[in-house]
Amino acid sequence: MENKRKVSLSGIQPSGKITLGNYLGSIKNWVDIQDSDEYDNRYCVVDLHAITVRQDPDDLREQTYQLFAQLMAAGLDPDKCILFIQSHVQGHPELSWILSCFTMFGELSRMTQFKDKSQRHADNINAGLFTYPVLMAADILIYDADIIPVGEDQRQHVELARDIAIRFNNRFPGSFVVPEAYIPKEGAKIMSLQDPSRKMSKSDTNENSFILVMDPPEAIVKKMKRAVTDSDARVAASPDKPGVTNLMHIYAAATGKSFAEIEAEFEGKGYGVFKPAVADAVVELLRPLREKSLELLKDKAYLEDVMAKGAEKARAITDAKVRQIYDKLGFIARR
Ligand code: AQP
Repeated sequence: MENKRKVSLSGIQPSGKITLGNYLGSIKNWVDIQDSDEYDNRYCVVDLHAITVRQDPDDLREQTYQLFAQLMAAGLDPDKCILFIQSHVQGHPELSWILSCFTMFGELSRMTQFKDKSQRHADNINAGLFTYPVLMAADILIYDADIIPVGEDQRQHVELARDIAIRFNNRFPGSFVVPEAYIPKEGAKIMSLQDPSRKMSKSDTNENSFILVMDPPEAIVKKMKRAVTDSDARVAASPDKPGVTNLMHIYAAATGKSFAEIEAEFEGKGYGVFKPAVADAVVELLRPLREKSLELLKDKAYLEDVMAKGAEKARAITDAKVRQIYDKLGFIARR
């Protein structure tokens, strides 16, 4: 136990085509953590989470292949990490039921994503939308994950997973590692290009609000040109210039430059120069990812093979964990 490497785990929903926000806030970070060689890495496409809002089955299947290919194209290497599809590993929903008995109704009612999504999907406020954070806690705790690399919007859910782990451990000591959110310094919350008070979201109905990882360069240039800024044409970060500040965050995350460097670079130049520069930086950042994804998607049998191998490795961990927890709870061991 003492020499065990720390575990990094995260997931992403195939609820649409992934955005620059998803990439900068999470996927890019997963690849960096994997390549740092300091952690045991487990990353998954969380399809069970995606059905908390209605999905067309054909679209969901296609989006899952696409997302899986994009994760590999971004640099997740099945030889260096366990890469899998959540619904292929039955321990996740099994543990979720157990944890739901250790989660309070009041805690779930306070989740901002639940409040936000219930407003956006008022005709379908289902129990899954409400208990989503419990399944997420199961995703995390079943691997005894130490760090959870996510964007800022998921911090509250990771906090809840911590609270659930602590509560369970108080009743059954030593059951779970208490996880911590691991949020990137730059790119933690990329905002909508059309409404910088809202985060960039793949399920947004306004296509100009987000940049997709698979957007061709022309689309990126067009969407950047239309991005909301403000009347004062200075490239400077400030709370009353949320549109420009958001573009600066994107530029900083894509190029590694600091805000001071960006302000100096565009001093006296205005948005006519700044926006195309941001567009170019994003095009170059996403180009290899887009090209590699298209290549990988030509061979779905290969992707399915990688998915199957990943799920097998994941199940070896989760089956043992579920048995251990069932035993603690007093269930008779299955043979
Ligand atoms: N705008 C964002 N900026 C930075 N990080 C972001 N993430 C999402 N949006 C941004 C991070 O991406 C990871 C995967 O997210 P998810 O698929 O689990 O769902 P989400 O957080 O609900 O993302 P979306 O794009 O808004 O999806 P929909 O529209 O389906 O709800 C997470 O680590 C998240 O923090």
